[in-house]
Amino acid sequence: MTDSSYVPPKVWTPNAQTGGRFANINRPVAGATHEKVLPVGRHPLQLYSLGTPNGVKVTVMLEELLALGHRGAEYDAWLVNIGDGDQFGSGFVEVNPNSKIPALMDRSTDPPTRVFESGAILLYLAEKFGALLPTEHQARTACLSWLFWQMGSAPYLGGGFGHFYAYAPVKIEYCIDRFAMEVKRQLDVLDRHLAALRYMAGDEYSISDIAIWPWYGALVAGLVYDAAEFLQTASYAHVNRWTNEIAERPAVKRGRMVNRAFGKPESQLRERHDASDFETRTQDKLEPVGAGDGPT
Ligand SMILES: N[C@@H](CCC(=O)N[C@@H](CS)C(=O)NCC(=O)O)C(=O)O
Repeated sequence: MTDSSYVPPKVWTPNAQTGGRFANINRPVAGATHEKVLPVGRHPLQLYSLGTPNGVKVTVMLEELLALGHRGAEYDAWLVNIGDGDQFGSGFVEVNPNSKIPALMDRSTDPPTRVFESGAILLYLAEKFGALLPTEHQARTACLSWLFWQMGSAPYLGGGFGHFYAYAPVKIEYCIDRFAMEVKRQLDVLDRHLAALRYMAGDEYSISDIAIWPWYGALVAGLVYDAAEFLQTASYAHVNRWTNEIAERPAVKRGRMVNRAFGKPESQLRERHDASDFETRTQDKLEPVGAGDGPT
């Protein structure tokens, strides 16, 4: 147990000295810090994002839709560098008042439609194109249950475990224990579920897989927080089977490269404006992801 001499004061005030990765972008208020107009490309969908697990959900979804032949899913993906505070620019805040990637503008509607929160973006796109969301009642309900499971669970993995295990300037045993316990429980939830099913919602690959894979697939594959050994993720056989199968999908391979601003240069497609942009990019094997900061 970690000994702490900290006694919370009556009224909390921000501590400029917290240190740690991302401390520079954390602040206790919302809203824009500076004027910055967002760029707009030629496609109906404008994505403002970064290749973190939350960002990858949307780029994989768009690449899957394009692979299915939905030309209306053509998109421009613009890089939002959260380390530099791009998420606090006025244009970005107009698309997402919560100042977090990913954020989408659908300019095929009049007026354009803004969508934020990765789960809402996946659902919006699935409904818009009638794809990757089962239509049969039981499977659709299961898909949505698991989609919302991911949105509620991943903050314990990212903002909880990942933050205290990988990013916090001090290693606090109490926090790491608390969140390692929860993340292993979540992995066991997934493992038991995937023991009986090929995909999260049954036989059909869907937006619930697209939401869960970039976080929990990345975790078991050792691509995020470098925690696979610590959490003994190899023991979740069914999650590993599901992870490896999805990793082979061409749209997943492409989606993982979009808005990627870290790792090997050949694995980064910082901006995506055309399918041909991928021609000069490759990931021989899946590269680690940076999870960024925020609740997840
Ligand atoms: N619940 C949100 C979480 C988004 C989120 O936490 N995004 C992080 C990067 S993965 C971010 O933009 N952080 C910037 C910040 O916190 O200032 C979603 O799923 O879209």
